[in-house]
Amino acid sequence: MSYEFITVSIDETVGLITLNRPKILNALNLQLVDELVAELERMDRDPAIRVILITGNEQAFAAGADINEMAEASAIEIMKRNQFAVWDRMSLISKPIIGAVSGFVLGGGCELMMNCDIVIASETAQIGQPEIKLGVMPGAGGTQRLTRAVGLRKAMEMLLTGDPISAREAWQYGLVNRVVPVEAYLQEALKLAKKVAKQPPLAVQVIKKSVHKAEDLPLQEGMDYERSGFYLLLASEDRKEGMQAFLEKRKPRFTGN
Ligand code: DAK
Repeated sequence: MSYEFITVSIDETVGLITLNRPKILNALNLQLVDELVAELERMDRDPAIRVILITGNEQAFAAGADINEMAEASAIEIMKRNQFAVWDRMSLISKPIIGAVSGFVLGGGCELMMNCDIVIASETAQIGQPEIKLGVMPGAGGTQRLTRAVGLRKAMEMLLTGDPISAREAWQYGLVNRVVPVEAYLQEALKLAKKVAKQPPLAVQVIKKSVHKAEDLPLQEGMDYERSGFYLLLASEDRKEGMQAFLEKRKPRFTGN
């Protein structure tokens, strides 16, 4: 597949997607989001890929939705675009998604980051939801995922002022996993991606889904969900291999079966 606004590569078993509209800080136009979701779904189906990494460039992960596309559109036109349906497909990706973010991570860019399972940030990252300054509000999870991640008071402050927070502050609030120098953020994210990619793929996917359920389900239902996943993995070849390798004091060879 050839794309206009993203580039795609593979490093060992990590699929790398780079947002590529550098002149306007990777603003997310409709086509970019279509391309991104299509590629995420393709990588999710590709057995050669075990983990997906999404990044931008040092200056910007993404400075939000493309304001040029929104400025003149009526509410009905935006509703008819049904772009949320495309966006929502991101949450169905079963492989882990790692975000490597730097520079501006704003609006839809912050919402995209929050769709990632693990986030490595450069120390230059500025993360926020500035929609209020445009007279609107987040529409792709900014009030919901941000509140779950940082708590009600911090989310209120960020959403009502529109001011971004630094990478360091984002880390203190648990919004990103790690903050590293700008020269290192991509390599650090790749290193982490490769580490996860070495784990048994079925366990990785079942754990990912189970962790997400923790955000949606009451505790007992979440525990029941977890237990079903636990039994399911006991039936896998990789479970036999993992335990056998431990007993034989050797490295396991996971196949994803
Ligand atoms: N859209 C379009 N162009 C943008 C842009 C954006 N979001 N952000 C930056 N640019 C462009 C600028 O217009 C400028 O273009 P030229 O003038 O060079 O042609 C170029 O990128 C460089 O920007 P600046 O000259 O402004 O650079 P500065 O360093 O001075 O400022 C900045 C950087 C990031 C602080 C500033 O550009 C800025 O405030 N940008 C807007 C940030 C923002 O408000 N973002 C939130 C947008 S609303 C949805 C999903 C998500 C959303 C909506 C729907 N669906 C699934 C349907 C999300 C909504 C949003 O994100």
